[in-house]
Amino acid sequence: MNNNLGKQNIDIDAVVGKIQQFTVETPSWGYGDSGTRFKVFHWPGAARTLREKLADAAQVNQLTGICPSVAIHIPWDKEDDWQAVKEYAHRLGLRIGSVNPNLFQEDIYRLGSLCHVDKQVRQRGIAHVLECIQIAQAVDSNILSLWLAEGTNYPGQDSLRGRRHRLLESLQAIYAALPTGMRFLIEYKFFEPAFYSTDLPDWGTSLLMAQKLGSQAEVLVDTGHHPQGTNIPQIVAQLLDEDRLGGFHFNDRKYADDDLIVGSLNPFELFCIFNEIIDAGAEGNANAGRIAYMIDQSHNIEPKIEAMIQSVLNIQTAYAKALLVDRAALRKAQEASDVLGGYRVLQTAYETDVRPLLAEVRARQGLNPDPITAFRSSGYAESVERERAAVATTSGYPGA
Ligand code: RM4
Ligand code: MN
Ligand code: MN
Repeated sequence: MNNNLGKQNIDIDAVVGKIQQFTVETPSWGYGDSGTRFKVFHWPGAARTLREKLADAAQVNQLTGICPSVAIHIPWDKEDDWQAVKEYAHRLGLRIGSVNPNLFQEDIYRLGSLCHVDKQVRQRGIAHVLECIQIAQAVDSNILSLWLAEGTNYPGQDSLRGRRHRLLESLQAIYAALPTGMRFLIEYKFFEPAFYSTDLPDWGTSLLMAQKLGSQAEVLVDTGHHPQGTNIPQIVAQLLDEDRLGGFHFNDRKYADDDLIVGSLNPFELFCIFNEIIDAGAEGNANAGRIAYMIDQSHNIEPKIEAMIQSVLNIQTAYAKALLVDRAALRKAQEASDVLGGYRVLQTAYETDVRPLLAEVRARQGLNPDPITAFRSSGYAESVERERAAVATTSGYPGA
């Protein structure tokens, strides 16, 4: 183990305990074929059905030890017998996590769903989300996670305030149907597929909606959904302070909503996000303890399962490094108005090699210290490639 840690006022056993408790949800859609709007490349052995996606997710959970739940997308993962799905997941050591409605792939939604000017279309969208609430109940999930892919392409196309009023009304209808204990996470994204205005473009709009709805509604931060240069750690700090940080969709980006492997391009930003959460938690912020950490990635050219394991490891690494921040030294530097002192405290933690620490944590859990190598040598990828010879049939992506 890295023996410099003891010198940094860090309680290693406490850090190990926190790393052991930390979990990340993986998305069913990350295991199937998906792609860009130009081409969906078939990955040999990619999961074709919800059961195959769950089987792959079980591999990720077995190797990393920290991915016990899987997000589903309806209708991409729609099944008739949810009790059977739930039991199958349990047999694999998994449970179904967040349920994600789809309000963007029906012809009727060309101009929107929950904000559409036509009440019948709005009702259709609401009915779909209510069906997702029932599915969540059937699989014992307590998270409904909404991304709204709508807005306008041209000024004057629709009334911006009118759309906002319709949005609130639709969300209120959904909120009224939430059972006690179910959390309603409201995602935002600044553009795409609409390009002039998006109905839920930013965290502020999602937060306002959540506050109008009630305490079961919270904001979901997808790390790929902001304009260039946006300070995501600051958004996280504000949402924690408002007690409305529901969860994350982790992924990384270079230009737009690229859905690349989280931590592959901006690992320091990911570390700073966790630093805000751990800092708030250390001060007694209750929200910091109930955040749903989820991955939202679609792998186009990457081997699906390996990409997912890599993502999980990158998240765990950033989290572990943020646990190593010397909070007392940080506070001292901030109170002394030491402009670079606080930065150096963060830098010290960020530059710590946590690989030996994470290897130790895995060894204590009976896992292989190197999940990627373990996966590569397991033969699983080759065996599903043989078994799942046919081209994918049930991915949600057009052309897949
Ligand atoms: C969106 C958004 C949603 C995800 C879909 C597939 O960009 O991130 O969360 O469900 O993609
Ligand atoms: Mn997302
Ligand atoms: Mn996205």
